[in-house]
Amino acid sequence: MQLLERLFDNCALYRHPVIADDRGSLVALEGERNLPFAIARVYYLFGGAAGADRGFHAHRQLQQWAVCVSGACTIVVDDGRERREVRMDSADKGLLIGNMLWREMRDFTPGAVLMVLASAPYDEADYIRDYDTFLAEARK
Ligand code: T46
Repeated sequence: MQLLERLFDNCALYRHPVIADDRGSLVALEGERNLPFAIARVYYLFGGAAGADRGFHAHRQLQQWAVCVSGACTIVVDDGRERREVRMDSADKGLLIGNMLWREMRDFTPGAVLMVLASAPYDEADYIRDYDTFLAEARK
């Protein structure tokens, strides 16, 4: 993994190692090998309506690795003090999003697919979906 940009201590953009030959390219992501956590869940966002934004929450514990495997989108990440954004526009880029970071996803291109590898199964209790609650918990 090549570090491209560090956004916060627990949030950074990486370039994946790409295995390429004359048939095309392949990226392998392996929990606890080239990713910093064991993968417990994979989900992906696709078929987004034009102009539809997603996210608007933080996770208390969850760590995630986001890859826009097709098309592009922008991910905004906020630690309660500062807001950074990154354009995810290539399947060879991965964004580590650690816990206690507010995220918003927007400006999906038509047909974009955002795949997310997560460190834990789905648990609604891990979500903070109210920004003021997030700020209060983040600043503790
Ligand atoms: C995140 C960003 C990047 C499930 O039942 N299982 C799942 O694994 C997930 C991820 C969601 N859901 C349900 C919960 C909601 O009823 O699917 C519905 C839509 O989820 P949500 O509104 O949270 O989707 P996004 O796109 O706003 O956020 C998702 C993830 O939930 C979140 O963890 O970091 O993508």
